[in-house]
Amino acid sequence: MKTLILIDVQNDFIPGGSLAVPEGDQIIEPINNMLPKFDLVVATQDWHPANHKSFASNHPGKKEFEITQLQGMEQTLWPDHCVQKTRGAQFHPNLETGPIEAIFHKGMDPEIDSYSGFYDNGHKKSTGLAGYLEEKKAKEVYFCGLAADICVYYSILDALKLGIKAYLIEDASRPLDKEGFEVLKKELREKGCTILNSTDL
Ligand code: VGL
Ligand code: ZN
Repeated sequence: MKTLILIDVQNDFIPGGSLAVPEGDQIIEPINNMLPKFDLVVATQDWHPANHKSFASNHPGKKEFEITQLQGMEQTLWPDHCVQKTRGAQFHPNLETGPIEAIFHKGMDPEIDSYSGFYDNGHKKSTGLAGYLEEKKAKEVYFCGLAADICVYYSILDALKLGIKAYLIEDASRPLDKEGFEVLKKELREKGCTILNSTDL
């Protein structure tokens, strides 16, 4: 089961959105072109309530991109983004969503953030994605989307911990911080992730 997981290809992470990833719009075409190469396609959506504690707006006196503590962990305070049922939370309108068999939402609990598509940042609650992939016998899992250095990165780390053979499709992903992502890529490779481009598939 060659499986593709689209991470957070949502309007707020694309130029024009509230937490835009540079060149985020450039991943749509490679994603659409490679969809037919997969047996199974699933997606995640960052899906926050408006009172989510990862939003700087819910911490009076604190600024966007400031780091604070939440549930005993470091938390970057983000601009409001991917609020449930808003346009910013929807998939990019040009994304071909027809082949997506299941969508896993994350970040609903206002008290904790959830970068990985598998678990919240405290590894307390599961989204069900791991069980779903096991049931589908998805052993080769390709990841792409936004942001490459946050939600894609943490999803791959969890996949590797679960014993899943993980791939990162680089041209179908973009990071918030390009330089920081180079360091994370090295870490992912060392942990067993294969990094490739959609044209290599
Ligand atoms: C993300 C920051 C906050 C992501 C989600 O999808 O990479 N980043 N929430
Ligand atoms: Zn978020």
